[in-house]
Amino acid sequence: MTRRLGVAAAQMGPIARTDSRQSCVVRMSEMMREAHAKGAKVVVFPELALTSFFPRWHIEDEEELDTFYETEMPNAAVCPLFDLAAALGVGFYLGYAELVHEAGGGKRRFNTSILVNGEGAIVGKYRKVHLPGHAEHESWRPFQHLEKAYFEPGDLGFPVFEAFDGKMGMCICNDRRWPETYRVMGLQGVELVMLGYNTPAHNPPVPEHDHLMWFHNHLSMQAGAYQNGNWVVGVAKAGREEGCDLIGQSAIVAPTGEIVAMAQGVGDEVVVVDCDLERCDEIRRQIFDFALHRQPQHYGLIAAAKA
Ligand code: CDT
Repeated sequence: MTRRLGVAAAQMGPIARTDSRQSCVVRMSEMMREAHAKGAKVVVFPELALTSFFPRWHIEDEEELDTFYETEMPNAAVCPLFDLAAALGVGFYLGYAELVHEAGGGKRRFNTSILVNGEGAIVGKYRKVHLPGHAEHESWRPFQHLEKAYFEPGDLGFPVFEAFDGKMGMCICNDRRWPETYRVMGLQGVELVMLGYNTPAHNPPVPEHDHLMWFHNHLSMQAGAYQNGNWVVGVAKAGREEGCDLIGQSAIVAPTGEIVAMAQGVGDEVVVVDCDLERCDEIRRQIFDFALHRQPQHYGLIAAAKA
C-alpha cells in the first residue's frame, strides 16, 4: 500500500531590505506554479519568507521594527498566494514574523509558520519554540542575531495537523537542531515535518565551526527523520543577503534518514519529491516501535525544567 504526496521544497534566494512583500509573493507564486507542474500538492517556503532576515540588524525604532511583522494572515500582500493555491489545489507552508496587538495595548511577537491547504484555508499554525541568538545588541559581531529580542518563545507547542491525507508537523530553523522537536511530534504520529530556515554560513561566537554549518544542517534533519520515522522537508532562504551569506542545501529527507533530493544552488529553486507517507511505518514498526521499545520512566530529565 502506498499513500503518495507530492512535496516541493521552494528555496528562496536573498531578499533585500528594500524588497516589498509583493515582490516576494511574486517569486513564491512562480515557484508554486512550477511545483504544481512537477506534481506537488504542498509547497514549503522558508522561515520569514516575506522580508529580509531582519534579526541581523539592531533596530531601535519600534515603529521601524514593526514594519517587518504581519498583524493579520492572510493580508493584502499575501492574498495572491492564497488565491493561487486555491486555483491550483496546492497547499503551502509559509514562515513570517507575527505581531499580535493585545486588548490592553501590549504587543507580542512570534516567529511563526502556517500550513495552508489546497483550498487556500489556514489549517495549522506554529510559533518557533527554540529562539537562537541574543537579546542585547552585541557590537563586536559583524552582524546581529537578535531573535531573542524580536520574538518570544512560541506558546503553541508542537501540534500535528491532519491534512493532505496525512499527519503534518511544522517547526522553524533552530528547532530542527533539537531532538525534542521531532520526538514530540513523532509521539503524535507525525508523517511529514516541514521547516524553513535562515542559517548564516558564519557563526560569530564559534567561527571554528563555520566549515560544519552544512554538515550540521543535514545531520540534524536526517537524525530527526530517521529517529522518528518521518519525512522532513527543510527549506532555506539562501545566498548573499545584505552582505550576509546564508547556506542553501534545502533537502527532502526520507524516514530512513536518506536525503532523496536537494537544491543545487543558493537562489530561488524548486525541488519536488513524490513522498510515500506509508514509508514512515518501515521505521516505526521495524526499528523505533515507540509502544514496544520506549522506556519513558528513564527519560524524566528531558522534560524537567533543569538538569
Ligand atoms: N534562524 C535561525 O534560527 N538560525 C539559526 C542560526 C544559529 S547559528 C548556528 C539556526 O539554527 O540555523
